[in-house]
Amino acid sequence: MEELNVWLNSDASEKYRHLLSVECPPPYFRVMSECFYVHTNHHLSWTQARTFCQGMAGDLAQPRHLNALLAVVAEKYKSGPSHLWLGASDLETEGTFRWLSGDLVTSGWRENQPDDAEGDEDCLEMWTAKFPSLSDKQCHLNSAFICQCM
Ligand SMILES: [Ca+2]
Ligand SMILES: [Ca+2]
Repeated sequence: MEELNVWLNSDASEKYRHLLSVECPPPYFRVMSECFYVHTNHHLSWTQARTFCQGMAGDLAQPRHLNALLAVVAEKYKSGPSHLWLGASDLETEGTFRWLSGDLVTSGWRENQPDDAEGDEDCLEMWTAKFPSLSDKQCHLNSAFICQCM
């Protein structure tokens, strides 16, 4: 505790201070400066999952620090689920994946993804086999999902 206080009072901690001050209302947990909830006990389509998240003061996850969320899911959910919806799609412009915030999805793709398989994959999922990464998937398929407190 002593050490933590020394660290908190040092100049070096200045840029991380905001990360430590974020508190997440249960059942959300904190990753960096944002709050997430991984829903595994029943599976929903992308649109249904989005509605579910909105019902808990959030939306599907659109992490600012994607790699941090991928790392947490890799660690905490080693034994599944293997597919989780995230808050991005190319429903507006085919081939251009945007987070619900409007920002482009720029990194984190699994090799050879997005592939719009069978011309019908428009929603973004985290695919956890081996190590979590991003893939496009048919929006109507039922899947676990990750909400973010907004
Ligand atoms: Ca597509
Ligand atoms: Ca795909």
